[in-house]
Amino acid sequence: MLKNKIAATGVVLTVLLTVVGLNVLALGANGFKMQVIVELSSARVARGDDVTIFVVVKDDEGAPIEGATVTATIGDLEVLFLLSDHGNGNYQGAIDTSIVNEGTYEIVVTVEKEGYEPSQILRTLTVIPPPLVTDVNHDGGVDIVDVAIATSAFGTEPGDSRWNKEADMDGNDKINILDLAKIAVDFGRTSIPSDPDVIKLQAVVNGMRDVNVFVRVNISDGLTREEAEQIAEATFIAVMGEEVTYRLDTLTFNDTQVEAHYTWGFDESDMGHIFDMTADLTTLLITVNHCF
Ligand SMILES: [Ca+2]
Ligand SMILES: [Ca+2]
Repeated sequence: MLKNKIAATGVVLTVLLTVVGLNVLALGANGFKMQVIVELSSARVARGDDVTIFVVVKDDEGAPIEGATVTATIGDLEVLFLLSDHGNGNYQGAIDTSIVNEGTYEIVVTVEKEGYEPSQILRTLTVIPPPLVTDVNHDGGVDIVDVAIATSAFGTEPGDSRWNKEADMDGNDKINILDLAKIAVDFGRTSIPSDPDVIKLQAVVNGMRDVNVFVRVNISDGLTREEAEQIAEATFIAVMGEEVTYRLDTLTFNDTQVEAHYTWGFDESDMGHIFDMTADLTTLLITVNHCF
């Protein structure tokens, strides 16, 4: 399946390179300028999940540019992903992250259109380990607690009072030494937390894309400053990734809302970018506006 996908994209690559070559020859550097905005569906995804790339292409006067060729690459992989034209200057495509290992990658988005200067935009994507089935209590780590839970259900089958489906790693309706062995293999590993103390908020970024924000805070008993900061920082990292430099300028909060303002940059000499967020803890929605 995966091989087919890569092979198919390889064909696209050959075709596109031809088109690109023609464009560059015809234009030189004298084409019109394009404004390109690139957003990823998330700056952090679990390996195996798709990351969707949203691109908006406009001319100097803000009018949408349709019919552009928009492609993306991930890391050093020699696979070119072609984004589809959704009209009105919007382009979209997805990368299946199972084709890379866990790690941090540069996504390079290239936009080409006859009569315009080609444009290239970089985004950072972090691919994290997928959730582990051996994390029996779903707290994000495989540790002695998971062993203890599985041990307490040892020797049971469905219907027994101590039966615990979560501890049946191989789904054979028995909890035996093989299940414990699987936990032992993953002992010490961490994954995405999914325990009840972790709240999931949805951030709407620049009105364009949704990003899931996971943060371990208890919001049912009001907020401390530390918890408000955790929500703000988790939002920042989920949206921007961990590769940028950032500074929290202001933070205001009450029991139902967190407002934060960050300054960020690609390095210390580039700290001129703005990131504003407002989290509504009653709806679990976050509004994020940031400039590039
Ligand atoms: Ca665990
Ligand atoms: Ca089993």
